[in-house]
Amino acid sequence: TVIFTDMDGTLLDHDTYSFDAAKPTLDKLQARSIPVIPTTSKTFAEMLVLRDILGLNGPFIVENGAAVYLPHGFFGKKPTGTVWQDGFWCKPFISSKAYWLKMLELVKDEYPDAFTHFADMSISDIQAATGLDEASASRAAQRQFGEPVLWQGSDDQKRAFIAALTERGANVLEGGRFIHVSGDCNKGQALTWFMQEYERQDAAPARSIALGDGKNDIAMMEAASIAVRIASPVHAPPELEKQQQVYTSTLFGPEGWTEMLTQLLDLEP
Ligand code: 2M8
Ligand code: MG
Ligand code: MG
Repeated sequence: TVIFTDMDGTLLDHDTYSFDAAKPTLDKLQARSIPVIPTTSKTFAEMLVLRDILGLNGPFIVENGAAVYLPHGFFGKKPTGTVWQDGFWCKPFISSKAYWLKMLELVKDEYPDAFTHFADMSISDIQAATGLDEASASRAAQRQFGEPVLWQGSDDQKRAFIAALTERGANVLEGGRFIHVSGDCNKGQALTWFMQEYERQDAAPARSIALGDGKNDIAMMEAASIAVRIASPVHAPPELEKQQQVYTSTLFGPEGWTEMLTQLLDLEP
């Protein structure tokens, strides 16, 4: 079994970013050598710090599936299609964010005062929007592949904005707080690549469990053998169309994470 997990609103509390309620479960998974792969909207810079805090030293997937990072030695052979970058094997699925920033400039006039985005926000603006401390917010600002948009307009305008960007070739994913604009990537594609590589390296089929709370987790939950929707205090669980095995937690965030993995993996409560 390989576990793919979203961070905010799933392993981490939506508001406090605490994972205290999931810590004992993480320890049990480690004792059973079950890999836990953070699969997140967060940046490489954020994940470098967060994986230490979580006590996870394996692979991780950043910026909504834009790239998979694998520590040297996680697999016996060099992972297919990776480049050595910043101390990891990196498998990127898309190119840099420059193109999407230009696109946002082009459409800006059509949605006056309806949105702002990270490149136009100061670190303290990002702190105000996320509740992150200054150092964490500056790591969140170090985006390589895509751009988070903070929506301030109406829902109708938002639908039109997403449709317009999609028509221009962007991939648009809604996270807990932001609309993420990037190229053609998603967490499901990254999961699928990882599992193919895992099976190639191990020469044995494995099952995947994906846990998430948001719309940007749908592709990941549909690509996994088993989907686990973590209940959210701020929005309804996302609808899954292409998945037969769907479980939904009753508890929120890290409490729900523990609730579901304890059941599914028969962990000692
Ligand atoms: C953003 O990601 C969340 C995840 O769902 C969102 O879209 O609401 C990203 O900017 C990420 O880098 C950051 O850590 C997070 C903080 O809430 O917000
Ligand atoms: Mg989330
Ligand atoms: Mg996320």
